[in-house]
Amino acid sequence: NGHNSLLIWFTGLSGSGKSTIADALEQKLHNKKIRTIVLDGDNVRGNLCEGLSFSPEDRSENIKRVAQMSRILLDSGVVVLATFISPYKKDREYVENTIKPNTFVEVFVNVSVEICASRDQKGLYAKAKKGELNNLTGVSAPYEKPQHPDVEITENDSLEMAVDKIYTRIKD
Ligand code: GGZ
Repeated sequence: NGHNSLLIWFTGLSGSGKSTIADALEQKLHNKKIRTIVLDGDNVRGNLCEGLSFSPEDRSENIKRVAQMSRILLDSGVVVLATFISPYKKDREYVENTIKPNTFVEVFVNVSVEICASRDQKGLYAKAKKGELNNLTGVSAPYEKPQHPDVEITENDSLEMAVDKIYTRIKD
């Protein structure tokens, strides 16, 4: 059916936990027999968004393509979980304006760059520090914080708490 269509849009720095939270939320939705699909840099930057860099222009293009893909997927009645840094407010607004009204849920994973850098799962922050990586969001490229996210996850929230906050917001 087409009644579950929602785009849950996770925004936040690299290493903030967007994917981890999306995966846990997806598990919970699956337990409730809700169909989902996850879109992230790992599964679109190699194909749909192949060749795009981390320049401001290419990040915008990346998000625009994901928005159009999300629109198509939403028409089939799935819940789309999209995890992209999406550092620009205008790009996040583009996403919201591309899909049907009241189907966009913005989740701001508000974890400081200090904490993301201390985790540094992929070694990107260390690379940036050594001057081997430019345009790293939060370090040498901007991140425009959402002013009025539908859900805000903080660094004090457990994974369970984070999933709960989002689920509470979307369950109706
Ligand atoms: C930000 C970068 C960069 C630079 C590579 N800046 O933690 P990750 O590794 O898996 O997630 C990051 C991913 C970001 O891609 P997005 O498509 O989400 O970005 S955007 O929404 O801004 O278009 C990170 C990796 O790519 N990565 N270089 N310079 N993240």
